[in-house]
Amino acid sequence: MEVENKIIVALDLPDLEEAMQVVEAVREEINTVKIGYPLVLAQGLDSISTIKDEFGCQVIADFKVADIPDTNRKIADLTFQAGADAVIVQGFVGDDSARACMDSAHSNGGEVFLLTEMSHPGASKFIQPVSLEIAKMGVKLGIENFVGPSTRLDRLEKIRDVIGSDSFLISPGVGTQGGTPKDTLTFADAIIIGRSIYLSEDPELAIQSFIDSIEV
Ligand code: OMP
Repeated sequence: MEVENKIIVALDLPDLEEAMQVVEAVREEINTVKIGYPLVLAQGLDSISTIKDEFGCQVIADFKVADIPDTNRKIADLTFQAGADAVIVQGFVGDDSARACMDSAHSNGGEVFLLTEMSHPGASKFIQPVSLEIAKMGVKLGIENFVGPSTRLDRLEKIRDVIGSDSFLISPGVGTQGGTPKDTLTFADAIIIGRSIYLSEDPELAIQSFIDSIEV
């Protein structure tokens, strides 16, 4: 997946109009947005195609899919059929569940991102001790795209070591959660930014200052 300016904008807004205003403001700088539960639960799965049709950008559906294989397959099928280019899948549920999403991606011409370790403080308790195993599992399955935390660069570095330089690694937690763009991009291929852009008075200015800080 080619991500322009190495930035993916997370649209965790329950209002489609507001989400679209944010995309409009940043569209010249980015080609990829991430849509998750706040928008689709409030506005429906059609929000994915509405945004794609209006702006022609790539959409990563952040559904952190984490169920038994049969249910995962159904969720992933519906997500790709709604127009998503990729879906984020939890790794802790195991290889059979992840493989079900990969099979769906294959059939629908989409991609899977495997979530290894999460970025919030609570992630250190249960998911961190197994996150490198999750990353290893993803490599073994042939997954090419991964998600890892910008809030713990030592962990992101380890995840990068496990998945290798050819894998594509995206990293949330930049801005509001404390991660910094340039440091994160030492290990990640692209960063995910939500609130620091969509809650800004001027999302265009906000994204420009992130781009400037990467280029310095
Ligand atoms: P902000 O903290 O507002 O920049 O948003 C971060 C976005 O990345 C949100 O959409 C989160 O749901 C998502 N995210 C994390 O923050 N941490 C993770 O470990 C994983 C994700 C994700 O899978 O995107």
